[in-house]
Amino acid sequence: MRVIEVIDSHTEGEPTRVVVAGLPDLGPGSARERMEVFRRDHDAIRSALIREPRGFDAMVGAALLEPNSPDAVAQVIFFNNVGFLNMCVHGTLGVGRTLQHLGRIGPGRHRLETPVGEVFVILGEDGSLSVDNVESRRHAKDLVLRTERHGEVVGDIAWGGNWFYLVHTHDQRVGSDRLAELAAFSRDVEASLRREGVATPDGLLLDHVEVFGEPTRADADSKNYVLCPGGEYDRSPCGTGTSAKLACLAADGKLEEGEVWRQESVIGSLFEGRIRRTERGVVPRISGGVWITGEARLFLDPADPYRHGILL
Ligand code: PYC
Repeated sequence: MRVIEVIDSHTEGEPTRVVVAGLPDLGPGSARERMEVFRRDHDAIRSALIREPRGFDAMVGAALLEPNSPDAVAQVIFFNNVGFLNMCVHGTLGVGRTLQHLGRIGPGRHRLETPVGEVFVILGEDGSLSVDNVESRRHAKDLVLRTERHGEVVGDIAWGGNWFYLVHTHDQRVGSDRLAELAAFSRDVEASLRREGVATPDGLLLDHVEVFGEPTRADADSKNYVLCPGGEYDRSPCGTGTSAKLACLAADGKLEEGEVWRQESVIGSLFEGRIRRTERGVVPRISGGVWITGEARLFLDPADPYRHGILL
C-alpha cells in the first residue's frame, strides 16, 4: 500500500496540499522534466491526492522535491484536479509556510525551482510571506471577444506564470453571492476563446479566465473572480493572475515601482502586489496570509476502488 505524507495549508482561503514524502521516484532533472515524468507515469497519484474522497476539486497540490541547484531550498511541481500547473503563487506561499513549519527555512529570501523557472519565497521576521514570481508581461491589450451568451467582452492577454485572459469589460458584478453566475460567465468566455482560437504566443490555449469588478473592501483596488483549469474558482485573488494584472497595469503606466496594488478575491481575501520593472515586463512580488491547516498520511490501498479518486 502506498502511503503519502502531506501538509495542508490555505493561502487567503485557497488550499494547498504539499506532498512531503511517499511519491514515486521522478528521476533526475529539472522541475519541468520531472513534471513530465509525473504526468506520463503517475497521473493516477495526482488524481488520488486532489480528487474526492481524499481531497476536493479546488485544492492545489505541490510536490516538494530535491532541487538541482545547491542554492535552491527545493524544487516544486504544482498540480490540480485535472492536470499540472506551470506555476502557482498561492501554492508557493503555501510551500513557504510548510518549509517554515518543517524547520527547513527561517527568515530570509529562499530560491525555489519550478517548471517555469526560479521563484523566491520571502519569509519575514514577523512570519509574513511573499513570493517574487517569474517575469510577467502583457501579450495583447483590449482583445474583443464575442461570447455565446454574454455578448462582446473585452480583455487583455497576459503571462504571470500561467496564461490569463483578463476580462475588464463585461456584464457581470463580481461578488460572492454570484458564484454560479460567474462560473457560467467564465466558462462561456473560456469556450469562446477556444472557439475563436485565441492562443498564447506559442499557440497554446489560455488556461485561466480572470474577471475584474469593483472592490468591496475599502483597502482594495479591485476584486476578481478567477476560473482555473478544472472548473473551480480560486478562493484567493490568484497570485499568477494578480501578477498578470500587475504586468497590464505597468504596461498602461498605471503602476510604478514602490506602489502597492491590493487585489481582492471573490471571497473577500486580499493579496498585495508590487513590481520591479524589467526590459520585457515586470517581476511581481505577491504577499498574502498563509495558515497550516493539518498534516496527514494518505493511504492508497490497492483494494480501495476509489484510491485514485472518484473519476466521474
Ligand atoms: O495563486 O497562482 C495562483 C493560483 C493558480 C491557480 C490557483 N492559484
